[in-house]
Amino acid sequence: MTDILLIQPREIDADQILNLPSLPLGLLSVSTLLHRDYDIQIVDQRLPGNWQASILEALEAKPLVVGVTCLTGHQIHFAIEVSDFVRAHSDVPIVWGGLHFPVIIEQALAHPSVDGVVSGEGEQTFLEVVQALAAGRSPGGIPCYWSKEDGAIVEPPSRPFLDFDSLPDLPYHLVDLKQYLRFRKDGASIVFESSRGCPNRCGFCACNFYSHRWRAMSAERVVENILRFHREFGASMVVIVDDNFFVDKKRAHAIFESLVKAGSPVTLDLQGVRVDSLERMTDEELTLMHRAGVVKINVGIESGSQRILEFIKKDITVERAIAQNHRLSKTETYVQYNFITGFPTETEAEMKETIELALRLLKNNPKAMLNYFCVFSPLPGTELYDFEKQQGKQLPQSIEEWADYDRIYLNRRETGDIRKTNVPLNFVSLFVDRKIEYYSPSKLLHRLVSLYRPVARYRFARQNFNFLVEKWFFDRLNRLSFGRM
Ligand code: B12
Ligand code: SF4
Repeated sequence: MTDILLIQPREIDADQILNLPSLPLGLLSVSTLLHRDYDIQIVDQRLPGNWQASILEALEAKPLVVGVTCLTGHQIHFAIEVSDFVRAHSDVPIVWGGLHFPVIIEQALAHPSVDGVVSGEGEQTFLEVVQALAAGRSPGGIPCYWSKEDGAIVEPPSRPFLDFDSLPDLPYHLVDLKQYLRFRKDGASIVFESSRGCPNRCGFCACNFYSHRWRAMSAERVVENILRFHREFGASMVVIVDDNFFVDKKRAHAIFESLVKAGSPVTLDLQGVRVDSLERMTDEELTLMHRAGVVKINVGIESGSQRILEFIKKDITVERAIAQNHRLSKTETYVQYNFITGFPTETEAEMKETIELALRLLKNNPKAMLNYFCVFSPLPGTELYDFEKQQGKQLPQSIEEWADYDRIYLNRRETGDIRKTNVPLNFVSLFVDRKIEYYSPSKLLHRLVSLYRPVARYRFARQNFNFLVEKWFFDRLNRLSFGRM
């Protein structure tokens, strides 16, 4: 019996290359209010096995709806692939979800295999869509549910943000958790969302459109979940994927204190950390954070150019980032920095400043790592998308064109400087530090990367991308593995 079929499309990504799909948090979240009353099946195209056979089997039960999650970017190729497959075998309504801006939603609805799109947080909206379909009613008109009527797009009313802490825990039993425990040097890790949204105003970030208001789970509930992952699922590390973990400093403090008090054996990796949050922490709090199990934090710096930092409204300075790196170098905590190159108006000299800052942070702190350098992507709904549009930049006009925007092979439609420098820079940034050793338990991979690292460092520091045969091999490997590049 399947009432609802949910599909997680592939995404081309370093994690995918290392064969480490992460828990489908979006799909589990939209199942929270539904799983008690409806049978839900999740098919994950990223997992080994025959996804077509799994979909066909689920379709035999004539589900009420098929839901497909997707991010703006390369994942769209696969979202289209699975939606076309469903449409070829069934006339069940196909509903997409994810954090998409109206322009993208309208373009998605122009595709014949997309019947509706849930915009923003999906829990309540999808519940209402399913209830309408189960009662034989059209879901058109439900807040945040975009639909088509006689070929015309029906724009729905909006709805207030959900009270995040009142949502039930995720129905983990819907997936085989063992397949999502990712093995790192610190053991098996699992992803978890402890808060939603961010009040900051970075001009490239989706939060400004979708979740400017920060909402969080109580400290007690966060701690309960972390301990449960260890007790019930054998996870030894929890990766907290919040946009901005430290908005409520008291909550963060309470979480850390409770974990210490409980003698938590779990290590933590915090994704959304700002330089100004570190500034607000005393040295004692940095120590407490580590004692609570935080082995790594991810800090967004984005650029080494002060002019660009101001242009993108990051509300930090280069000097302040360097100072916090210095403080962190005296602690036991690893730190991974996020950078983006190719911002509108960025000059070659400003891009070099970013590279220099990244190298300086690595030099000053042996526990510092770089996230692979993103190539700027003008996401609809952000201030920089509007800026690019005003500047007359040619932006994607269809959902298929958006599919060519992602952080690794981003701006495939771009020629010129971005293709010549930012894309290769993104590639070599994968190998300039010890992150592969940090993330992958494979000794063979460690050895291969350590052989290539001096070359990557040279290319990175000098922006010398002549005869980049290694990227050619890497891309071919990807194509062989995933059939698309
Ligand atoms: C983990 C993560 C990743 C992972 C895995 C993503 C994944 N497939 O789940 C990886 C590393 C692959 C990744 C990549 C990218 N990411 Co990312 N990522 C995140 C992160 C940190 C957590 C995602 C998450 O699990 N959230 C928790 C779940 C519950 O939220 P959710 O998935 O949005 O689901 C809710 C709704 O969207 C909706 N929903 C989702 N799916 C469905 C399905 C149905 C049927 C329905 C009805 C509703 C629905 O309901 C859910 C519950 O409310 C978020 C930030 C964040 N905190 O959300 C950024 C975020 C999603 N990423 C973002 C971006 C920009 C990217 C990249 C484009 C980065 C880049 N510059 O290249 C790439 C895209 C690569 C690609 N397209 O293939 C943006 C999204 C912008 C956008 N409009 O899509 C976010 C929001 C960060 C930000 N603040 O800007 N990312
Ligand atoms: S601080 Fe991070 S999550 Fe918040 S707006 Fe800036 S980039 Fe987005």
